[in-house]
Amino acid sequence: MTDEAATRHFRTLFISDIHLGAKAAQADMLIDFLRFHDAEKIYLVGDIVDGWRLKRSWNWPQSHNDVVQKLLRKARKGATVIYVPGNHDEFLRDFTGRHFGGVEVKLNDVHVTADGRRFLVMHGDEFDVVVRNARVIAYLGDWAYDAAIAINLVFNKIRRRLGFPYWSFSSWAKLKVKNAVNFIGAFESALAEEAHKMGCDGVICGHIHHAQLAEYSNIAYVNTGDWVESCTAVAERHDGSFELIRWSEVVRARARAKSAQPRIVSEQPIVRPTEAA
Ligand SMILES: [Mn+2]
Repeated sequence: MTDEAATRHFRTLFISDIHLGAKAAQADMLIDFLRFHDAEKIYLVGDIVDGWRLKRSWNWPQSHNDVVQKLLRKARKGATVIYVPGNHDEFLRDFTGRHFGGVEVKLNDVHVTADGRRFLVMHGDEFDVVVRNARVIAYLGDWAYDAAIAINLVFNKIRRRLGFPYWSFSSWAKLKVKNAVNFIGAFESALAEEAHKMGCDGVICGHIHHAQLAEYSNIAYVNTGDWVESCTAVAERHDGSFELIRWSEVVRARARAKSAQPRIVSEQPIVRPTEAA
C-alpha cells in the first residue's frame, strides 16, 4: 500500500502541543501522522515549538526539522496553515498577522465548519489563573473571572522576563492527582464559556494535553491533545463533523495486524511519559 492510497483527506486538521525542542516531543510519530493525513486547512494550536525549553538547553534533532519541513511542504502544496501560538511559543505572539513560508500567525481565530458552526480557536493558557483559582473565582463572580484573565497575561509576561521556569499545567494537575479531573473540568468549562461569550458554537484548544470532544451546555469543547504523551489530533471531515485521532493507538493496531501469530508477548510502550504542558 502506498502512502497516497492510505492518506486520509480532511477539510481541516488541528494539531497542538508538539513541543519541538523538548526531548519528550514525539516528532517521529508526528511525521508518520502527517504522511497519512492531509487537509485543506491546518491549524497549529500552540506550543508547537517549546521556546522555554530551548532557552534552557538547545535540543534540535533532525526529526524536529523534519516536522517543520513537512508542515511547510503542506503549505507550499496549497494547504492554508494557521499558527496560533501558545505559552511555550509566546514569542510568536509578537508576530501576529505575519507570514512565515506560507504560515500565518494569529493570536486566535474563528474557524467556520463545513456545516456553518463557528469555533473559537485558541491555545488556552490564557485561562491558567482562572483554572488554578476556579473555586474562588466562581464565588467572586464575573469581574474576578475577567480580572484573572488579565492578571494571567501580565503574570506570564513578567515570569518570562525574569527567566522563571515555565509552569506546566499537566504536570501540575497530575501532582494534584485527586483533583486533576476537577482542574481539567474547570479548564474545559472556562474555555466553553469564553466561546459562548464570543458568540461561537464551540472552542478548539490545546494546552492541557488532554484530547477531548465534549459539550458544555450546548457549546462544543474540542481539545487537540498533544504530541508529547498521547499523540492525538482532531480532524474536521468534509461534512463538518469532528474526529479525534489517537495516532499511537492506530500505529499500535497497525503493528499488531502486521505481526503474524503467535502473538507478541511483550509490547514496547510507544508513548513516553511527559515533561511539559
Ligand atoms: Mn501550553
